[in-house]
Amino acid sequence: MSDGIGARVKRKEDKRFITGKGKYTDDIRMENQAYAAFVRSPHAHAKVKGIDASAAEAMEGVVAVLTGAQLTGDGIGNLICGWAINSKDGSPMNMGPWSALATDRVRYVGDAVAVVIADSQKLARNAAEAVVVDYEELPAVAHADRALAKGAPQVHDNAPGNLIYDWGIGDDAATQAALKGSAHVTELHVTNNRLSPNPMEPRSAVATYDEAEDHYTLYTTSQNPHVARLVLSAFYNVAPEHKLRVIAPDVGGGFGSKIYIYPEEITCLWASMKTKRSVKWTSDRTEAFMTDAHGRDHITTAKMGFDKDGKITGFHVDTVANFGAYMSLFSSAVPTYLYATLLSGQYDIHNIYCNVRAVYTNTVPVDAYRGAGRPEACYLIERMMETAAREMGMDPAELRRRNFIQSFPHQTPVIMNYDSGDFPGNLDKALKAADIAGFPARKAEAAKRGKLRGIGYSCYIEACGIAPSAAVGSLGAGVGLWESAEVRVNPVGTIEILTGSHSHGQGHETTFAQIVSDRFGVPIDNVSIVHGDTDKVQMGMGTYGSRSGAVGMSAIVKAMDKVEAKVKKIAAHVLEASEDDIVIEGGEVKVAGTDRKMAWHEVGLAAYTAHNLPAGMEPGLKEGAFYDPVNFTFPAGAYIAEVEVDPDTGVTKIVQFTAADDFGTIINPNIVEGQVHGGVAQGIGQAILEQVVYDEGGQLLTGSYMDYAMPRADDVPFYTIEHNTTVCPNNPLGIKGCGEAGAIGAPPAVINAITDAIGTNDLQMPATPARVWAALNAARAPM
Ligand code: MCN
Repeated sequence: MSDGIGARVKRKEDKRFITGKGKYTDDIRMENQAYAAFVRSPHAHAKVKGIDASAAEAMEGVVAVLTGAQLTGDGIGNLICGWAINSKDGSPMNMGPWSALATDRVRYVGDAVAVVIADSQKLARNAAEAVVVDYEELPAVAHADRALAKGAPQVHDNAPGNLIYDWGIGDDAATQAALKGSAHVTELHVTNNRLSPNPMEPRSAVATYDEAEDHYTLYTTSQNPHVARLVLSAFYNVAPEHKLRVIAPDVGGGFGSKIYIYPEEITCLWASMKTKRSVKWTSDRTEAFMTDAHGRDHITTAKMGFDKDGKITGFHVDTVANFGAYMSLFSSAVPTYLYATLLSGQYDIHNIYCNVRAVYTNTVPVDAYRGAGRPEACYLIERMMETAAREMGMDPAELRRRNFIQSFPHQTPVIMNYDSGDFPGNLDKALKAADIAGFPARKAEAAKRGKLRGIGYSCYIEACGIAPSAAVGSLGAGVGLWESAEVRVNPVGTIEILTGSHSHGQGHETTFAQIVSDRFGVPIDNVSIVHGDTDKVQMGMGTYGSRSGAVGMSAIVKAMDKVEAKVKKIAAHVLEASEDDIVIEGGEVKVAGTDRKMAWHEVGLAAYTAHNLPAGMEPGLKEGAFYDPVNFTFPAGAYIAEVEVDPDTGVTKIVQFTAADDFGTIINPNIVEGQVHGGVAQGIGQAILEQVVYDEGGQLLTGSYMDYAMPRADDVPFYTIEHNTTVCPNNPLGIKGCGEAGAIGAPPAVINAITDAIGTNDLQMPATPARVWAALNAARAPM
């Protein structure tokens, strides 16, 4: 089937997106709609001594000013982190209280203390400025290392020394011993810079309370509306689950930042009940920088040992992770089970130990951002490998080859069981496509132009397709991470797929339709995908951790299996044949080896007219399934960046970028390559441009695009993309996730290339011109 698996079908959803006809949360207009504006703390840390809302309340068009005291008084619960991580000594993590509207203390710039509800957005914002809050400023701490220092300001009373947990994985003693006996030990100190997620559409919520029905509806920019409904009802006590409908309509990107429940959604729902008005809030860009959960922000010291042949003997890692002022929904899992468990990389390492200390600071909460933990792991390992190769005078490709895992399944010492892959094959493909043999000539030619040309590798692996419920449950997750699907074949043969996955840029309306088309032979235009509405789809776990292909599609396959079984029974009965002889091919249901057949739509009709069904069969053609994966999937690849540095200015130009990825079976190469393009662009952004900066006192210095540099078209080169497929043995389509790979693999390739060009390993991200220039001159300075 031309629309089926492997076809480069154009994205069905793009017609409405590129003609401006997408329907986003901010496009929703409810009758009697009011607007919310939040009164936010200008201080990083302060006591709230009083709130005087009288001037705001007196302003025309103001419906209400609501405070944290009222919110907690109404029994609205604290926001929580849903993944319990214990410290090494068995003590539980220290979760500080987080009210949607702060009551007695604010802990970061942007922490909301009150909300104004008014007839227009402008009135609400003006009135919010008229609310007078009496703050008593407290000392603040913004950086993770300082937060751990003796005498640092305390962010939460129940987290002494700002420590949330002190966690470890692997064998400390064995790893230390292995390092001691090594022929060479490489030591690195790396920071993984704090990033802002920057989806194109800012967060938004429209909440409506229907008094007559005692029912709530929330339109929201969510990647997982069912989880939002569950958390809002079961944990935050905002509305009973069966009386709350959550709809995530078109969502313009999330990159992880829209997985969590934020204070604003809780407040809007509650405010709609209080005011009996629909309440809308849409973040502006400054609010987004201030209040969207940030990503990364690790400080790590690590040692990697090698024997005389370049085989890794041990890897010892000590990481401090900045969590910001509160624990966001999945924050605790990011530097632990999404980071430390990937520290074996693509290499056969027997001794690994990783210690992670998670700390509070007076900054916005930090949680998952594209890759979440895995970019941090990959960056560390791949910087290590390149640095070690240089120190030992080895070819960095050769050092990797000597250590690659060669056979599968492979159990690492840090939980993960890799199921498949071809790591040497990925690297070979990338080296060939990058024309590695021609690099010396290109370098020499660049030198004639006064430019320093460098090349850098990164061999990434990640665990996605998140995740087997039993496994994550045993590791502390508060939810199971299966997925659900329902396949509805209509009487005319068209098909609706209801899925618990949520597309917010990944093209599910196309790829999900492709697997249905492939199976039943119907054109993809006759397949529609229904998602993002808790009234339509019963339950789902949403989209993150590159799970919609491996987990979401597998649920669809399971439901299609059931549909196929019933279709065969109906056709066998009508065509008077054995069920075993029925085949579905090219949109027809046939008796194999004969000319007896039914068109696909005739089977649909037969199921609903029900005049001629097998005895005892229920009418209709609709089946559902839940799919719980048995393992993660392990996409892997080799990335090669080539850069030119201007030694006079430190400006880096990425001149060539080659990716060879293994994503298992590829459903739609266009979409997969688009995912790689986007991810690599974000990885390049992290490597050379992006960084959230707080000053020592916790003031946000990067609150706009004037200060926070996103990659633009001329910052990224044309990419060369190769595929090196090994089929995933653990799901029915053989898929591995592709949605985060680029953001994981790109940063170390770029930094390895820059450090190669300038001749020093001492460079941190983002490698801005100033940093590159300083590193280059430090490296050239006489000792
Ligand atoms: N696919 C495929 N063949 C494969 C694997 C995937 O054709 N072997 C297709 C899938 O069917 C899907 C797309 O590629 O259409 C991405 O699939 P997958 O890797 O399963 O990732 P998810 O759909 O679960 O998306 C989540 C992932 C993550 S975790 C982040 S972060 C991210 C990303 O996707 N955020 C994005 N890509 C994004 N793209 C856009 N435009 N916007 C975001 O916010």
